[in-house]
Amino acid sequence: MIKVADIETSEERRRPGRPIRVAVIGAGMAGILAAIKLRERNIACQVYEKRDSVGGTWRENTYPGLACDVAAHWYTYAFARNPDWNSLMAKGEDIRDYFERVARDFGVGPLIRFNDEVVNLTYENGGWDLRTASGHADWFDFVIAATGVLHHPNIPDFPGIKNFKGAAFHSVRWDHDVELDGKRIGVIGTGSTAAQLTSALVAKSERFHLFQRTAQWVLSRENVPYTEEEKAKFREDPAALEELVEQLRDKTINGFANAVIQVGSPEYKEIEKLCHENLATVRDPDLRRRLTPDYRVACKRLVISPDFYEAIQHPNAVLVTSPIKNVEPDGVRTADGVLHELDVLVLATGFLVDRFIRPTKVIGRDGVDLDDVWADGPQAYLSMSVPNFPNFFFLNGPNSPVGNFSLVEVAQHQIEYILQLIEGIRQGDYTEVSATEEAMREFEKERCEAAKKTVWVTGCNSWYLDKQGVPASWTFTFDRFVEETKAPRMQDFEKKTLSSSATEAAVI
Ligand code: N01
Repeated sequence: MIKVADIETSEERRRPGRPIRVAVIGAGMAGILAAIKLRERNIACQVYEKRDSVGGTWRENTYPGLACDVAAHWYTYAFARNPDWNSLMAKGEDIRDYFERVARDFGVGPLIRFNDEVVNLTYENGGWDLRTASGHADWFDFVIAATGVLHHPNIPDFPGIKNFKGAAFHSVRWDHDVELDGKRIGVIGTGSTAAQLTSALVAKSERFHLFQRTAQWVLSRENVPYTEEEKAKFREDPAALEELVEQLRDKTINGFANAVIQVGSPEYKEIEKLCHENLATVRDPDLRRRLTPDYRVACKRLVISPDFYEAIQHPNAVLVTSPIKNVEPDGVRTADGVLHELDVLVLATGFLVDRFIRPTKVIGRDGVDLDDVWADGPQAYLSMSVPNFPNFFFLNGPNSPVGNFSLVEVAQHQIEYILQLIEGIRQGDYTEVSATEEAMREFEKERCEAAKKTVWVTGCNSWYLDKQGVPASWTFTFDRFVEETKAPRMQDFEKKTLSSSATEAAVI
């Protein structure tokens, strides 16, 4: 394996076949993937992880009921299938174990610098000067930002929350020292997290309050367990396992992913019907009315749960729809004047989804600041490259497919694409590469145009929408994503090569 070498001279950096050094930011699902793939190609890589272990979102989230609503077998790396998933959709802890195991099996650990947050990236001399919170500095030819999407918690400033006598925390900062059995629990929010919490906590609580600002559409999907015989078959017959992955993938892509970008399609109507049928299972007409969204199915990310409606009908459960006024020492007071007394208050209030690599300061060519470029919202050509930020690419970056896709598959397509561009540097074809302004503009224009046909713009507030109300997502078919990420269209990239003075660059 190539060791991270000393910083080279610019002369050396223009030599074809020379060693390339890549920094990967983040050791979650995408960072582990990047490290494995870079090493496969003998490209030196240093992973930076601000915490003390791998796993990203699956390390951060530990709340009761945590699971992934994407089929587990599809939510795995193609090169490390897992015949042992226990059920169609996996529990959070099993997913974390899987990523830890893959990182171990593929020897990623020694490539990671743990507990060191990258705070500054500055483009200079045809590469990136990287600084961390601990004062460590290094220089890399290339940077891959694998920092995730749902990472920075959205913590609304509810008046009075600091005076609450019980325990209060965001779902991603779960306090496992807090007793839940027989307690009065309040959960704010009705997204996927809150739905999973509801199913997990209602029965063990003394009273469970769900504070709903907006009702959600819920699709019921039974989480069928895999038998020991099935697991044994998958272990013995990798082709059968691959066939299963294909089936699960096709079902989601054809039945769901493509449906939501074409409102009115037969696939969309089918999902609409299933959600309405699920809602109809709520027995009490008043509760059903209060749980009925006033927007179209899948406008917000669908909540997928086999038992949310059962849980919210449990005798311990209270659905609170009066808006939250403030938090008091004894609980939450709503606009109708009622004080909902609580011992534990959980903010399942989602994430700041436009951060990506930020707050890391990223300064590109000629001092351009990523914060300024993204002042109106994050954008990247094909979700991966930002003009004037050469040799700096995202995995699961801005407007990448999100929602009910396998983000593992998404990242796999993206890393293969990025590796092709890195290969150009290694071969000495160029020393720096980033999307052209024109390619970025054209891509964004087409993406926004396609957005008009999607269900996400049919009249709801959701984290899918940016400040301009445009879905911050891939608005085309998933097949197009796969096609576009097969190989870079080199005319969409600005490629430069360092002159021997090391500071001038010539466009090629
Ligand atoms: O967050 P959300 P999440 N006062 O943003 C409410 C993934 N995920 O953590 O709808 C009152 O969906 C807000 O209300 P409203 C998945 O991609 C996946 O649940 O804005 N309420 C909403 O109800 C998911 O989409 C799994 O009116 C306030 C909720 O908080 C994403 O993570 C599991 C409020 C936030 O919902 C985020 O899900 C879990 C306020 N001031 C999560 N502010 C899988 O299974 C916010 N809310 C893969």
